[in-house]
Amino acid sequence: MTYQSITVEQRDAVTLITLNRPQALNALNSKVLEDLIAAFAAYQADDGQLCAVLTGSGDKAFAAGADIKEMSEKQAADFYLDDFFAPWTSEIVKKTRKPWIAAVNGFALGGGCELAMMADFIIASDKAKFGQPEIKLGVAPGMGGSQRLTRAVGKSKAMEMCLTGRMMDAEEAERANLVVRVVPHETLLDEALKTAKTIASMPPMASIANKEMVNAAFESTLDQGLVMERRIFQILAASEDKAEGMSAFVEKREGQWKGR
Ligand code: CO8
Repeated sequence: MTYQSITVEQRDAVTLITLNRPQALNALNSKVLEDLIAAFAAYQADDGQLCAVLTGSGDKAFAAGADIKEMSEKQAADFYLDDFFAPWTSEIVKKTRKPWIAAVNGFALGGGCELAMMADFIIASDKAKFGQPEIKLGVAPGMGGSQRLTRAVGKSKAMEMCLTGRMMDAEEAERANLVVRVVPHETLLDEALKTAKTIASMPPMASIANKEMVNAAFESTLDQGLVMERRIFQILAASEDKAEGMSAFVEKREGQWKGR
C-alpha cells in the first residue's frame, strides 16, 4: 500500500505510523484520514503486528489540528451531510481492537489533540503542547475533544482549555493525567517503541481483552463494566495462552503465545 500523507514501517511486531505533512505541521486533511484508515486497517488485519505507535514528522508538531485551509471552504451543510469527522471514531477508534500509542512530539492542537486522545495512551515529549483552540476559529472541538478531554482531565480543566483555547505543556498534561509520561524530546520515539515492544510481547488475545475492559469503564455503569470484565476474564480462562502462561510461570520460563 502506498501512502501520500503518512509513512508506515514495521519494526518486528510494532507498526510505526508517522503523519507526514511537516510543512503544514501535520494538519489533518481528508487524505490523512484516508491514509490513516487504511494503515490502521492493515495493522488490525496483520496477525504479526501486535502494537502500533502514531507520531508526527518534523520537530515541531504531532498535528496542529484539522486542516483549516481545507475546512474553510466548507458550508454547514457539507459538514452535516458528510457527517464530517465521524470516520475518525467509527473507522479508526472502533475498528482498531489492538493497542496503539500516540507519541506526541510537539503541538497537538484541535484535531491533533483529539487524535492523540483516540490512542490507548499518550507518551509525550517534553516539547509537547496540547490544546483545543477551536473557539478562536469561531467553532468548537469536532473530533471528540469536549468528550475525551473532559473524561481525561476532568470538567474544570477541559472547560477552561475549550473556553480560552490555551495550550497545556507536557508537564501539566502529565499532572492532569492526559499523558502517561513525559520523556526528553530526543528519546520520545525510542521510549514509545520500547513500550510498544513490551505490549507486543504479551499474549495477543489478552492484550485485546485488556483494552476492551479498560475502555468499557468509560462507556458503561460500574455494574455493567464489572460484569463485562468477569465475562471476558472467563473467556480468557479457556484460552490456550492462559494454559501456556500459567505453565510458563510454574516452569520458570518465557511463555510462547498462540494468540488464542
Ligand atoms: N491547518 C492547516 N494548516 C496549518 C494548521 C492547520 N490546523 N496549523 C498550521 N498550519 C500551517 C500554517 O498555515 C503554515 O503554513 P504556511 O507556511 O503555508 O503558511 C505552517 O503550517 C506553519 O505554521 P505557522 O507558520 O503558523 O507556525 P508557527 O510556529 O508560527 O505557529 C501554531 C504554530 C501555533 C501551531 C500555529 O500554526 C497555529 O495556531 N495553528 C493552528 C492551530 C489550530 O487552530 N488548530 C485547530 C484547528 S481546527 C480543528 O482542529 C477542529 C475543527 C474546527 C472546524 C473549523 C472550521 C473552519
